[in-house]
Formats: sequence, structure tokens, C-alpha cells
Amino acid sequence: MIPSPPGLPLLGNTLQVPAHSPAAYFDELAARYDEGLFKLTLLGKDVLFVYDPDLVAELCDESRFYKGIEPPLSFLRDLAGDGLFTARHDEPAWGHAHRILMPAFSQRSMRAYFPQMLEVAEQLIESWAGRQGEDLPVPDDMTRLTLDTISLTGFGYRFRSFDQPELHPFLQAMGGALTEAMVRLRQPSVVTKMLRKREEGFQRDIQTMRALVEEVIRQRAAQPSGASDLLGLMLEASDPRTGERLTDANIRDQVITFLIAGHETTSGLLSFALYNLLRDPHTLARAYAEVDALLPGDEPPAYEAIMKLDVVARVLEETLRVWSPIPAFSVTAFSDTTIGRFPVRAGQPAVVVLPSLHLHPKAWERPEEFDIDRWLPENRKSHHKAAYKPFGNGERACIGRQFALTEARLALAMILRRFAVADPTAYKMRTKQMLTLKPDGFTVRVRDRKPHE
Ligand code: MNH
Repeated sequence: MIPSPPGLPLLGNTLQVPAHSPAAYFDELAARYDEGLFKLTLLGKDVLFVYDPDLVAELCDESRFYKGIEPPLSFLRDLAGDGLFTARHDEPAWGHAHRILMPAFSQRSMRAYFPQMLEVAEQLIESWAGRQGEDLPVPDDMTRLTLDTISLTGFGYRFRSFDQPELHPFLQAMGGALTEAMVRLRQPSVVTKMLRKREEGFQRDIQTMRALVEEVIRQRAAQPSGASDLLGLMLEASDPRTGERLTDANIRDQVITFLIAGHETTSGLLSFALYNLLRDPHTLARAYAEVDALLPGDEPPAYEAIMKLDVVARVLEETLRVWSPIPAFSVTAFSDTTIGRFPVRAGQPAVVVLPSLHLHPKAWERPEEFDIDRWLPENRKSHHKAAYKPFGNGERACIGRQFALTEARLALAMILRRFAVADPTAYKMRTKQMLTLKPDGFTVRVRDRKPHE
């Protein structure tokens, strides 16, 4: 009853998943099946892939489904342990860290981080100002911005990425580990065990990341700053409910988690946003007009002005619909149940396929069209309640949402205030997946909009 492409005995559909573009394959199957879901047998499990908004609405019912730590997240336990992203739903460490860190992601905290966010955004602007007329590697520079921002605001640590011609070794290692986790999606575990060299590479990448994280923690321990940033809270605070403190190993896993989760997706968001603006001159003109009105002159923008941005904010929301940096998240049924007319067994994983959900014709008119006016207050009311989930769902939804949106608004506004952005090579979208999606090889050129000394 649930559609499924034919597979092989024992291996099921495992080998059909392309190693470097699983998300594209899931979208392709979604386009094939009108039922709004399909089933694949992967690594011995029957996994549902769901993109009909009404079926997704059921998966978002937290009384029936919880976040399952299934492949590829289960492979990332080696590097992120019981950190927030990879903690199992019944692990007490999740609740301790969630309650300790929630205050650090309130709107008030965003105001407190703003000076550091600004410091890094200014480095991006300076860097681009000195490279006018060159092809600027957008995803790389957005990664410099977002990595430096989370590490400075969260941990008081400076990567100084804009001073380096090469991306930091941490990123190389992270890319290796995330890619390996993705490749293992289509690899029977006996094969994974045989590929010793790949396992060694995976472990080496994890060690590279851990070494950096230990350095970040060591610097803080050597100079306790009393800062109430993420690291300060993790070292000092206790769970308001149980009084428990985080263990040293858990703090290390959280720092790795935040260094990855806190930059990779926001970098993708900013890259896709620039791509969308360059393809939509009318919206680009509205965005220029807005930043000119709200951020006149050359003064560093004020937090209040950034929070007033409306066109820029809607560009980001619509970008997250059309190009969701995280292409999927996974939930598991507590007990036997149904979604629509389809049965789901206890323990069975169901993957929400975000690109297909976000373009589903049942929920969106002209789904392929980039239209920021979908996000006008009067139009939001008519949105399907489960057709837009770029930040996941429920208590396991993204803790860093406000952080990402504040940082992205600021960076995009500062870019548009200063530069005319162009894309003379007329880049054609080609996503690269390293678990998350980014536009591969996307470059832009900039020049000052107004004379600058
Ligand atoms: Mn984020 C969880 C998307 C920015 C830290 N994030 C999630 C999930 C999605 C997501 C989807 C849920 C995954 C799942 O159900 O398995 N996150 C994003 C996007 C952006 C983003 C699209 C930017 C745009 N995330 C950030 C930033 C931070 C962050 C910035 C940190 C500063 N995210 C997290 C953490 C979790 C998470 C931590 C895990 C939360 C939890 O389970 O308690």
C-alpha cells in the first residue's frame, strides 16, 4: 500500500541511495509518488519518507512521535555524543543541557551577542571591499562569517577566518566526518567494518575536531572570564530542574555540536539567499531600498534597526522554504499507529523530506516561485500548519533559530547596504550535500554602491 521502488533481497534499497546526493534521490522519488510518502528498506529497516503536508502534520504530533537517532545521526554519535543534536529522546543529558542553554537563546541574549556578530560581519564587508571585481566564493566566505560568529559569541574564541586564505582545518575535518556519515547511509555495516582506511580517516577527523574544542575550553579555563556565553553557562550553571551540572565530556560534545550546527546551516541560508536575490531583481531592489531607509550612512547598524528589517527577513524565510539547508529530519513512532490511511509500526523511523514538503502543491501556490510576499502577515494565516519546517519540530526543533536569523539579517543587510551584488557568470544551481546543502561553486562580484574612501 505504501509505494516503494523495487529493491534487492537482504540489501533492500540501500545500494540505490547515491553516496554524495541522498537528498536529491529522495526528492526524485517524492516526485514519482503521489501518495505523499514512500518506503525504502535501508540498512535492514523499513524507513518512511513523508512529504504530504497532512501526513507531516501527524508526524509532528509529539504525543505519538519522537526524534529518532537513526542513520545518519546515529553515525554522528561518535563525534557529538549526547550533545543536544544527537542526544536520544530518553537521555537525561538532553534535558539538562536544554534547560541550561535555553536562556542563552532568548531574544534578550541576541541583543547581548550583537556586538560580536557585528564585529565578524564587518570583517566580511572589509574582506569583500578589498576584493571588488573578483569572483568571491560565496559559500566559503559565508562559512568564514558563520563559524567565526558562533565561536566568538558562544565561546569567546577567534578563528580569524578572514585572515586565512584557506579554510580552517576544523572545517576540513568536519566536512570529512559529515560526508562519511552520509556515505554510510548506503553502506551495509559489514562493508563499513571492512573499509578500515575510511574508518581511520573518520576517527582522525573526529580527533582533529576534538583537539580544537579542547583548545577552546582550555583557553577559557586558563582565563576564566565570567562570561555568560554558551561555554560560561555550560561550565557554571546547573539544571534548574534537577540541580545537575554538565559533565566535562558532555561539554566537549556540546561545543562540537554548536561549532557544527551553529554555522553550517546559516552559511547555506546566506548563500542561497544571495542566489535567490540575484535571480529576482525586483526583490533585490526592494531589499536595497529597505536597507537604505533603515540603515542610512556608514555607522554600524543598531540591533533595533536590524530587528525592523522586513523585506530582508522575508527573503530569509522564503529562502528557507525554497532551499532548506537541512533537507530532512527524522521521527519515530512510540507505538503502532497510522498516518492518514498508512500504518506505521512502533519504532519505525519516518523521515520528513523538507524540499518536497516545502514545494508541495497542496500547501503552496506556484510552489517553485520565489515570492517573499507569502510571508506578509495577512498571507501567513492561510499557510498549511505543517508545510514549513526548516527548523524541525517541537521540543527538538532548532534551539539556534533566533541566533541564525539575527546573524543572517545583519550580514545580508550589511552586504546590501554597501555593495551592488552581481553574478556575471549566471551561476546555475548545483547543490553539494555534506548532510546539509549548499550551492557548490557559487560566486558573486561586488562593487561599492556609493563612493567610499
Ligand atoms: Mn539548528 C536542531 C535547522 C541554525 C543549533 N536545527 C535543528 C534542527 C533543524 C535545524 C532542522 C532539528 C534537527 C532534527 O530534528 O534532527 N539550524 C537549522 C537551520 C539553521 C540552524 C536551517 C540556520 C538557518 N542551529 C542553528 C544555529 C545553532 C543551531 C545558529 C546554534 C547557535 N540546531 C542547533 C541545535 C539543535 C538544532 C543545538 C538540536 C536541538 C535539540 O535537539 O535540542
